Amino acid sequence: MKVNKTIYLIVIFTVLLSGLQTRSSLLGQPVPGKDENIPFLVTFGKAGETSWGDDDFYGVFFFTIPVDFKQQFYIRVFDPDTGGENDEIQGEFNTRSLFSVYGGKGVDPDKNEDSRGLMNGVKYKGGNLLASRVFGGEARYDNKYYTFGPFNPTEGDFNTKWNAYIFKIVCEGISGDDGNLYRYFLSRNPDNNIPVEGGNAFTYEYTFRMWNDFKSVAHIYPYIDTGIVWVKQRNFDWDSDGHILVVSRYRQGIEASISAEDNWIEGSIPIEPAEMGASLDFQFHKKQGELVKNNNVVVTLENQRGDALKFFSSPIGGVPVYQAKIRVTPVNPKK
Ligand SMILES: [Ca+2]
Ligand SMILES: [Ca+2]
Ligand SMILES: [Ca+2]
Repeated sequence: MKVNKTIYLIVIFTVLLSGLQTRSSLLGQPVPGKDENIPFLVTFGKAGETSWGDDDFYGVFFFTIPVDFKQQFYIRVFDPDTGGENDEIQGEFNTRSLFSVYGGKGVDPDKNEDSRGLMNGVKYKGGNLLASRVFGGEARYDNKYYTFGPFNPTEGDFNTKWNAYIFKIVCEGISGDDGNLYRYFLSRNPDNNIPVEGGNAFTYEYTFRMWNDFKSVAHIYPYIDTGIVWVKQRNFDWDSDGHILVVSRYRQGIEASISAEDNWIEGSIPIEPAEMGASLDFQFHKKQGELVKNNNVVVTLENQRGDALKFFSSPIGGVPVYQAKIRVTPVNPKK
């Protein structure tokens, strides 16, 4: 069969393809999530300096348990202590951290805005306290897991939009000045990381550590609901460490405004209708050549009405990847 060299076929409707992409529901279990490339969450003791990258010395995360999951589950904390491996020492290790798990009415941040933890350290403890523990420097839990639970899903606060029970875990740096680095895992098992199918996690104020590798790119994934026209992003103590790019299926990447040392900076980002009902990819590209070490950063987002946006550990709709709408590839190209 003769093929005319000038015939071109449209081979990929990538928008359609990307719409068909699905992610494993299991990716929502580790916090930070598997796609985020973030080594640790970080919360400093309240005697710390904000210039070390934590603006408020506490962190709030929510877990969602889908309504059809009926078994007990656990919230596991990796390296809950401060000392030994992983943590950020200042002088000598003396930080004590209080981890608290909440369920019941008052937890759901869609109904109780105070629960989001954005109000300068007040009222974020809404809900019933289910479990808590203080960790100082404890070799027993250094570079290891401590397990909270078991919890019954119905102990959570039911949210009809997500059709899920919501739980909250708070980490507070109650004393000392060192940085506690840690991670979470939502598990069906107290001794191993066995995912809760369909579970997810989210936060409104993401405080995290970057890898000490300037080739490494961290990602966080805010969900863009319908009706969002623009968002205001704020970030704290980025230390002018390279670029923050915002990427979506329809956006190759625009630069967000970036903070320097110990300051908040904000900027607005317009949202296209095609970006609603999906996640954005906030990419943190470190400065090349000269390594900014132990960079901790805080990020928040709100929409044009002043409502805070959620960052999901497993991005809703999958990781957004920029795609040209139609890619044209020549058939039988000239030799
Ligand atoms: Ca110290
Ligand atoms: Ca730790
Ligand atoms: Ca920093």
